[in-house]
Amino acid sequence: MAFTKCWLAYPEIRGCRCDAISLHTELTGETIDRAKAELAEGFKGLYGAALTEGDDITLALDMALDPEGYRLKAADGHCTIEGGSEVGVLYGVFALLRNLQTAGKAWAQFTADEEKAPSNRLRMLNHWDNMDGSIERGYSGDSFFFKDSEILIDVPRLTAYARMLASVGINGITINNVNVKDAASWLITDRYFGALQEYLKIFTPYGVKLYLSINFAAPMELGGMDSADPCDPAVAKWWADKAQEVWANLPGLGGFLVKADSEGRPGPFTYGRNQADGANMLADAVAPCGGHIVWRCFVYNCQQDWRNTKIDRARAGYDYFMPLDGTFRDNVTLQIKNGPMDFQVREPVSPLIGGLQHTHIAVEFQIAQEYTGQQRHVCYLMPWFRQILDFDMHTRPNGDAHVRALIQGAGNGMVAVTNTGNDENWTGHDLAAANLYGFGRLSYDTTLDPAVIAGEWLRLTFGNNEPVEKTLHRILMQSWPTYEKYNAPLGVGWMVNPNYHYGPNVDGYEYSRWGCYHRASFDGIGIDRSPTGSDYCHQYAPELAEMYANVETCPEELLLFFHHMPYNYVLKSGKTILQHIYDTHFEGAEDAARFYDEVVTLKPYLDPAVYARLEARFAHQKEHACEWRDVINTYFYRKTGIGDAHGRKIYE
Ligand code: GCV
Repeated sequence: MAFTKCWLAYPEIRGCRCDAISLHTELTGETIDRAKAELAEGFKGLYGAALTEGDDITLALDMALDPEGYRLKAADGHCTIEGGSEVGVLYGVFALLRNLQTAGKAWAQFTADEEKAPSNRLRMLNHWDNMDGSIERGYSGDSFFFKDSEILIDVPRLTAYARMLASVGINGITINNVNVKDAASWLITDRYFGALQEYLKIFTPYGVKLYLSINFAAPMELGGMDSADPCDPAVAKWWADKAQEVWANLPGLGGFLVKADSEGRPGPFTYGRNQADGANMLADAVAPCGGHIVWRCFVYNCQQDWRNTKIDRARAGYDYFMPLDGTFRDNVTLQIKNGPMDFQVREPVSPLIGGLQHTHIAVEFQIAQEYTGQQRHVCYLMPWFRQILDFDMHTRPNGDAHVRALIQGAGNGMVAVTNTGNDENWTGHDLAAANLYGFGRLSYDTTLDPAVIAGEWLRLTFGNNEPVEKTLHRILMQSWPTYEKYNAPLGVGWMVNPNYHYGPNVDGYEYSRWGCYHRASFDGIGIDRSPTGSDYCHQYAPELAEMYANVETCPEELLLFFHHMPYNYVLKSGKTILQHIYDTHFEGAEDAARFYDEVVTLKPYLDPAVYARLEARFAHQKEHACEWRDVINTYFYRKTGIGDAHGRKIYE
C-alpha cells in the first residue's frame, strides 16, 4: 500500500532554491550512508539542490560527545555536524534538516549552534501487533510487520519507518504484542530468524534496536517442558540455551519485553514466585549475549469483585513491585505505565515511578489513544506527557525527584505504545502523527515545550503554510483539554464502553471484574483513596500523600480519583461538582464543533486527500462529543434530579 512521507516530506522552502550543497566526510559505514542519503533527499526537497562533494557541510566524530549526541554549527553557508558516534552524526543530520525547515531560510543565511545529548538512554516504541496482521488497540489499519503468521518484509515501508524513528531519536522497537499469541511465541525460533535478520539490516543502521515480546511460558509452549517455574534450574537452562540460539542468529537484538502475570498471561505467580524471580532468571539467561529484559509492571487482579470496596486496583503495581526494589539485575528495566490505572485522560503519576530507588525504570506512555479518542478524535498528548515528566515525586530528599530526572541514566527511559499501522498516512488521523513525532522528540529532550514540538511537526509536515500552521497548532494545543472536558470528570476515568473503550458508557465498568469503578451514587461520586478508604495516597512521599489525602489540597483535576465527594461540593471555581460536570461537557462539545468549523476553513490550503480525511474525522468528533456530553450529563441529571443552572438542554 502507498504511504505518505509524514514529517519527512521535505517540502520546498519557497524562494530559496539553489543548485548544489556540498558535503565532505571521511567517515564511512552504513549509518553514515543513511545520513548522506538523508541530506541528499532533504536538500533536493527543500532547495531543489543536488548534494555534491565539497566543504559546505562536514560530518565528523567527536568522542567527547555523548554517544547519541551531536553538535551542529552553521554560518555563512558552512556547517559542521559532529556526533559522539555515527548514530550521533545521523541525529545531527536530522537536526540540521529540521532546523532548516523551522527557520525557513536560504542555505547561505542559515545559522545554528546547538549541542545535544539525549535526556534518556531508552527511547522505545512498543507495537501491539499480532502475527495475524491485526493490532491490539490499533486504530490506523493493520500491521506492517505481520500478516497470516508471516513476517512482512516491505523494505520501502520499513525503511521509511526506520527513518521516521531515527529522525526523532527513537532507538528501540518491540515489534510484536505483549500479549504473545499464536505464532508469535515462535518468533524466537528458526521459523522466523531469517526474516528478523532482514529487520536487523533495516533498523540497525538507523540506531534502532529490535526487541521481541516473549511468552513467559515458552519453555512449555516451545520446549515441551511441564513447567515454566523461574526457580527451576531446567527452566533457567532452557532460557539460557534459547538466548544463545537467538543471539547467534540475531546479533544486535536488544532483548525481550515481558508481560507476565497480567490479564491472563503466564508468569512467576503460577509457581509461587515473585516478579523479580521471573525477571532475573531471564536477565541471567540473556546477559552473556548482551541482552536486556524489559519487564512490565502492569500486574493487578483483573478478577476483582466490585462489591469489595477494600481492593483497589490502583495500589497493585506498587504493592507488588516496591518490596522488590534493589533485587533486580542490572540488565532489567521495569516498565511502568504513567499512571496507576491504564492510560486514562487524567491520572496521577504512578507512585512506583518515584518509589523505586535502586531499580532501572522506564515510564510507559500510550500514543495509541486507546482511551483518548482512538485516533478518531484529535488528542495531542505531549502537554500531558510533559506534565508527567515535570512532576516532582518528592522521593529523593537530597536530589531531583522530578519524573524526568528519575528516568535518566543507564537502563532507564521512556516507552510508548505506538499508534502506527498500514494506513496510507500511518496514523489514521493525520494529526495523530504529531503524537509519534512528539513522543520521540520529548523522549530525546524532556525539556522541550510541547507547543514548540507541535509547531515543528506542522512545519515539517505541511511546509510553510501559515493558515494551516496557525489553525492546526491552536487545535492541537487545545485538543487534550477538550477531550478531557467531555470525558469522565475530575480524574475518575473509565466511563467508556467495555472492551472496545470507545464512546461513553458511564456504568460500563461499574459492576465488572476489572477494578475500574467510579462509585457514583445518588449523593456523590469518586473513590476514597485517602486513609479512610484504600489509602492508596500513602504510596506517595509524605508531602504528596498529605496533599492528596486532604480534599482542600488535592488538585481538583484529580479530586474524584482520590475522594468520594458530594455532588454539591463547591470547587474553587465557585461551582458545584455537578455544575462543573455540566459546564465542562457543554464546553467540550462546543470546542469540538469549533474545531470542525476551523478545519473547514483550511480546505483551500490543504492537499485534497488530507483535507478529506481531516474533515471526516473532525465531523465525527463533533458529533461524538455531543454523544459524550449528553450521555454523561443525562446520567448525572438522573442520579441527582438537579438540572443545569443555566437552563441548557439536558436529556431526560
Ligand atoms: C496489550 C489495557 C489494554 C490491553 C493491553 C493492556 C496492557 O488493558 O486494554 O489491550 O494489552 O492494557 O497494557 O497490557
